Formats: sequence, C-alpha cells, structure tokens
Amino acid sequence: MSTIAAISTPYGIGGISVVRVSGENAIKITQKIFRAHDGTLLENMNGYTCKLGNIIFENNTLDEVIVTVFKAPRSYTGEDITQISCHGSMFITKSILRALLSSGAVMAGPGEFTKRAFLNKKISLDKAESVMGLISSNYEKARKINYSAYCGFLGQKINKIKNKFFDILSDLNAEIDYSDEDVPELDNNQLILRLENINSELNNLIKSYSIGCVIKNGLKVAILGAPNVGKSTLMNFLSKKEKSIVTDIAGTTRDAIEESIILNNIPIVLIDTAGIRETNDKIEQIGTQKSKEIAEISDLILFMLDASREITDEEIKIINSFDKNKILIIINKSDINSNYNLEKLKKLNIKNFVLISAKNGTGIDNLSKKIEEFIDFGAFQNENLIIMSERQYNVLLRAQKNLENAIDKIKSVPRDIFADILKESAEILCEFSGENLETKIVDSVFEKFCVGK
Ligand SMILES: Nc1nc2c(ncn2[C@@H]2O[C@H](COP(=O)(O)OP(=O)(O)OP(=O)(O)O)[C@@H](O)[C@H]2O)c(=O)[nH]1
Ligand SMILES: [Mg+2]
Repeated sequence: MSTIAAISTPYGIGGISVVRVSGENAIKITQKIFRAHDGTLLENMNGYTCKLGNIIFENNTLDEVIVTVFKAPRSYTGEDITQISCHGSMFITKSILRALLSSGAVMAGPGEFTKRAFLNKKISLDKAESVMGLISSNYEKARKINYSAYCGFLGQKINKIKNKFFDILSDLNAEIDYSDEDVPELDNNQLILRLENINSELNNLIKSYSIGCVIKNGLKVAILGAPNVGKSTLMNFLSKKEKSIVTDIAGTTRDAIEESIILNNIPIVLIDTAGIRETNDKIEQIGTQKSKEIAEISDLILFMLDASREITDEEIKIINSFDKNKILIIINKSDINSNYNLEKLKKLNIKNFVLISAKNGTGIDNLSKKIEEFIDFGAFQNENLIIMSERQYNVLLRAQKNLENAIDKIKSVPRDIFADILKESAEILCEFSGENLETKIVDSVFEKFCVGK
C-alpha cells in the first residue's frame, strides 16, 4: 500500500499544525526532509518517541519541528506513522506537505488514515463511524453518545445479540445433526420466545435512531401562526440574535428564516415563517404557502396564538389541517391581558399548550421542557446505546426483517432451512462492525470523513 500524507489539523493559523504520514515508507520519506538536532535517524527511534529538528527541502530550511514516530503495528493506522508538528502557519504546513509529496508520499484521501486503521483491524467500522461523530460533536449530548460508541458499548451490545443467535443456531445444529439419537427436539414456543427477545433488543436499537437523528441533525422546529402573534420575537429570543425583523406591522416576515440553536442540550433547527393568512398580497401568498410546506417537513410545529385575543376560525382551520401529534400550541404575549378562550382551545384536541411571553422570556423553560418531552429522551435513558449512523440503522433493519421472516416460517419450513434463515440474520449483524462488507460500502463510509483523519 502507498504511503500517504495529509495535514491533520484544521486549515488556518494556530499555535501548531500537524502533518501526518502513514505507510511502509513513512519513516524513510520523512527522513528525507528531516534533520534531528542531535543527529538521530528516525529509523533508530522507538515508537511513541519524538525528536526536535529542522525540515530541510531543496536546501531550504522550512521550519523547526518535532517529529513523533509510531511503529507498526502500534499506531492509529497499524502502519508506521510520523507526525510532524510544525509552527501553525498554513504556508509552512502546506510547504511541508508538498515536500513530503515530492519525496514519495501520496496525498491521503478523505478518512484514509481511519480507513487503514479499519483495514488493518485496529478499529471496527462502527468505531470508525463514531470517530467521525466525535469530530463533529458540538455539544455535550452528542459528544457523550459518540464517545460511548467510540468506547465500544454499541459494538458490545451487537456482539451480545449475535451470540444469542449463535447459541440458538448451535442448539438447532445439535437437533439436526443428532435427529436419530436421543437429543430432544427443540420446543417451537421456546424458540419463538428466544427469538422475540432478540427482536425486542434489535427493536430498541432501531427505535433509538430517531433520537440519533435529532442528536446528529437537530430537531426541525417550525414557528407558525397568524401574522403579528410574535413568531419572530420568539425566534430572536431563542437564538439570542436579531435574526428576524420584528415590527407591529402584520406580514413583516415574508420568507422562512432558519437558525440552529441548542436549547437545554437539545439541538434544534428553528424556522421562523411568514404569518399564515388569507391575503391578496402576492408575496404574502407565496410566504403563506411556503410556511405550510415547512410545517409538513418539520418534526415539530410550534403554533403560536396571541393571548390578548381569542383564537380565530382561520387559526382553528389551519391547526386542524396539520398532523396534531406534532403540534405544540404556544400562547404568546402572556405579559398583556389574557383574552384567550381556554374552552375553545380545549376543543382543538391538542394536549400540549404553553403560555409564554417571547418579549420577556416568561414560560420559555416550560417550552423547552415540552420540546424535550416531545423527543422523548426518557425512553432512551441508556445513552450508550443510541444509533447515529444510517448505515448501522439499515444493517439492524435488515437483520430484524430477516429474523421476523424466520419467526414466521418456524413451523412451516424444515429445520435446516429455518437454521439457514437465522444464520443470515447473524451474518447481516456482522456487517455492523464491518465484517463481510463489500469494499464499496466501506469506501462510502470513509468518503464522508475529512482529509487528514
Ligand atoms: N407584549 C408583547 N408583545 C409581543 C410579544 N411578542 C411579540 N410582541 C410584539 O408583537 C408584534 C409582532 O411581533 P413579531 O415577532 O414581528 O410577530 P410575527 O408573528 O413574526 O409577525 P409576522 O412576521 O408579521 O407574521 C411586535 O410589536 C412585537 O414587539 C410578547 O410576548 N408580548
Ligand atoms: Mg415575523
């Protein structure tokens, strides 16, 4: 395999930058451009040690650096690695990379270091995916879940499920192989119970993906309502920015305005929309239509009413046109006189109401509590077992489908065929950690990584 090199730190100015080299000739290639101050040759260094020296290329001393050496197989990739820590100027860092490429290294592709770690069996594919998740974690919950996956909790859970499959398969094989002898036949109901138990464990993991998606991409929350109820005021309060224009003129917001926020450790993509109403204004008509479309694709609709007046028939009609399971009614302007008619609101058949003042922040704690309840984090107390990757989710779905097929057929097919179907489920589960996977699927995982990781 070729020897690869890439800049592993972010593009920009920093205290230091790191250029990483991995492969059979990593030490030889780095040596071509490095002179240690004490004359030590890199090949004579032990793994996990470093030397101070100069990078010299085409008779030009580029920088004073520290080179750290890792020797195969005790390195991130499992290959020989050198890491050059230089002064953190983009010009210096790029010059060192160029010197390495001129000396025999090739430019690393996205995620190629981690891909080599996987191919050299240093890490499983699910762990590699968690590395990517860790790098992109930008708040505590995401870090925690990705770190659990990185520590292997998910992988261990999958192994436990796989072992349950293998136990059943070995009992089935004993029954098939010794059918003429005194081995008692397995009771179908007992078998079904054992398989249902596996199915429920798979199901918990599969269900956790909805939370995983929220953690990864944020919950899409649209603020909807009639003009002038205070939607943009709420957007600005929650985003702590003057993101949307606020005026007392109905129809101020004409287009959807989006902002990512973290509310009580919940990542949210908040969308302020144009007030919905029947109007002859062409721009407002388009805005109203757009608001309705956004409502359709959002995970949660915050439908805002004005506490100083009764709900209108038009508002009732709009609320009734949406999926009620994803509506939270916000009654805004609680700081002024409340004239909303609770009896009328109760008839809407929506369980969740929150009284707030977007202007002074009253009730916002309650609002974030309601959003948390909506996501139902409580159902997934075990943060070590949340699926964040679409690939892993699809592996689990396929394994489950196969298992359900096996349960369906338990009484109608011969035992050896039944055992084959079950074996297939176990084999599908092996893909979770990357065993038995086609190269193109492995490649597609690493293509999403950044270069240098
Ligand atoms: N008293 C009080 N006034 C509020 C509150 N929230 C918003 N307002 C006022 O209501 C008016 C309309 O606020 P906006 O946030 O622009 O309302 P909107 O729903 O975005 O309106 P459109 O963009 O026209 O659909 C402004 O004068 C706000 O200052 C509140 O909680 N209390
Ligand atoms: Mg507005």
